[in-house]
Amino acid sequence: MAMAPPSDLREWVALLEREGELVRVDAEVDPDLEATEIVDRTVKAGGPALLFTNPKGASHSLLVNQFGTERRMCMAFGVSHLDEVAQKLQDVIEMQPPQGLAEKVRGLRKLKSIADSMPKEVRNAPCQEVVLTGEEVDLDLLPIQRCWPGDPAPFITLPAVITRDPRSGTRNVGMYRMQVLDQRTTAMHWQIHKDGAADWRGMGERLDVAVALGLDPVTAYSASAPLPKHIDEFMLAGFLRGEPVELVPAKTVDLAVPARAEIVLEGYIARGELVTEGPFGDHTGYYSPAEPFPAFHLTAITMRRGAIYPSIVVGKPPAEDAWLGKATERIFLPAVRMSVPEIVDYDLPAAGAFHNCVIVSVRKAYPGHARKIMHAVWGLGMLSLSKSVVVVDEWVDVHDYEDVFFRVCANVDPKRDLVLTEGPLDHLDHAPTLPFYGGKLGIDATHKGPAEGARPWPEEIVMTDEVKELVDRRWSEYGIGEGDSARNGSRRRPLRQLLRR
Ligand SMILES: Cc1cc2nc3c(=O)[nH]c(=O)nc-3n(C[C@H](O)[C@H](O)[C@H](O)COP(=O)(O)O)c2cc1C
Ligand SMILES: [Mn+2]
Repeated sequence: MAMAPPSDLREWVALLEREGELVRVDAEVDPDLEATEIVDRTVKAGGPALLFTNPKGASHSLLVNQFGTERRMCMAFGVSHLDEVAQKLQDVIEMQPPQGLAEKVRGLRKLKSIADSMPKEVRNAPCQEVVLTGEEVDLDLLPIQRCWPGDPAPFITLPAVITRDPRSGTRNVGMYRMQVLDQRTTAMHWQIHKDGAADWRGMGERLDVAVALGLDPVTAYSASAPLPKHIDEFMLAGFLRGEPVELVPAKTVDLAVPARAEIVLEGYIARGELVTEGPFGDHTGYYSPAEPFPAFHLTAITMRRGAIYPSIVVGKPPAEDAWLGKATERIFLPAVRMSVPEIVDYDLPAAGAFHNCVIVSVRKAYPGHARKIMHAVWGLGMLSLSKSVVVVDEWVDVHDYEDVFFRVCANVDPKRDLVLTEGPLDHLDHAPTLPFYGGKLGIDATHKGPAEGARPWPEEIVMTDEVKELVDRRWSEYGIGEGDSARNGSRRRPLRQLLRR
């Protein structure tokens, strides 16, 4: 399935439709709750993307569940497995001085792929075919979903919010939900640890903001990627797509916006102005409580003709966003391993809402190594917000939760192998006594050596390869049936199966 990723939302919709991955729903559907229930059932069944062509009360189509399966996520990136995307990053991260001509040529190609990732200013701006300013600005035109019964208003859920750091001038793009307050105002849910919030904290009297809705899937994903503050998410998008993101100047604010977006909201935040945001049925499976957040005042809505409005429904995991999280987990593995090379693999279970639990496998080399890994995770980018870290040996498949649970139960002396500490926690974590800060748990489920206070560690039971091959060969002779002989193959389960639990 190695093809170029789609270059805008329409190409993406066309691709999904050609591949039987999208259903048009022409019946009138209410974006108020009804759409959520339809989408929730479809996502849980591993069903198609849904294009609601007749959302009640709105004049635009509503696209939901574009990311909801592993296959669609792979189609979005033009790969057959998400690890291929990681490989591309790894190739660049691990670039060594080239030896010989062939390697030099390959090296140059890699460097070119980096150079080509920079966003490119263009003149043609489909996203500005329609320009609404002043009194014409009206969010009621869009089929914005009110997702859950306790939500006080509709929320924009799949935006790419663009700001510039008031001090350094670097661009940031992030996915932050926006509660609709009236036709021309929303809240901006910049959680405390996020780059968008840092730009807000550094603002003067006014902070320009542009919000792109309806992007090609890789650029939309990139808005959710946890990059270091000084790295432009549009550059990551360009790198992953192999094509730069095309930008045009916005109409009423001093920012550049994706030229091929379906919809762009332009506006500003005024210093010191807070509104009550929430509650919101969140990806933790609970309502996050109402809190003060900045107000976003729209100065313009620009659109393509017949613009499609994109949305995502989060809720009790696993929901559609589990796939955005899995993409991040896979894509960022090389970066994690660049800082901590002895990490073999990691898994952030969807059920842990991605910040509650990290399972890490490690090539253990010295006493206390697992503890080093825990502290490294607690010091690494957004992984620092992880509430619990489970460390297993290199031969354990971190994606096989049953095997991980087995190791935790079998290999842990709670008195010796648990680390209890404290530190920053995810903004949305409701369990700690204080907001943003609280307890952390590390579980060392590796084999321990004498230097770690353990008795001689027993040997794990494993059948010999010889006997396994013999039984593979003779299986049909036993007359037991087909299925079970396959068990000897790879233990690794598809992500899809993991997410279903
Ligand atoms: C569907 C979805 C909704 C999200 N909503 C929010 C949100 O409302 N507020 C927030 O701070 N982060 C939210 N996130 C997470 C951020 O997009 C993510 O942390 C991203 O890295 C933020 O970008 P930044 O690091 O440039 O700030 C959401 C992620 C997804 C996938
Ligand atoms: Mn960022």
